[in-house]
Amino acid sequence: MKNLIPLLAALAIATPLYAQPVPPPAVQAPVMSEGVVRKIDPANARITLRHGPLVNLDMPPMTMVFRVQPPELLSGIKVGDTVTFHAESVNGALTVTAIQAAP
Ligand SMILES: [Cu+2]
Repeated sequence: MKNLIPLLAALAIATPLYAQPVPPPAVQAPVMSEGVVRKIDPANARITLRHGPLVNLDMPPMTMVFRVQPPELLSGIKVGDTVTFHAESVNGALTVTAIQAAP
């Protein structure tokens, strides 16, 4: 019994560590940016956007080509549309991963 007490004490200290619920990974809403569609290249899943500041990419406004992933995002988007979109670096390529024509 004498030897059991330190063990119980250790368990009492250790147990709360295991009992702590693991917090779920923070689900962050993607940062949406604004742009105007200048060109669409569905065959290559590319879109050219004149975009405003991309806060999450620390990028100033400019006109540039993005990859689009998945390419199906391009359906319903046409040249001249004002869009809100999310762009991020995917394997080093700046990629639009969400896009929506502004109403
Ligand atoms: Cu840019």
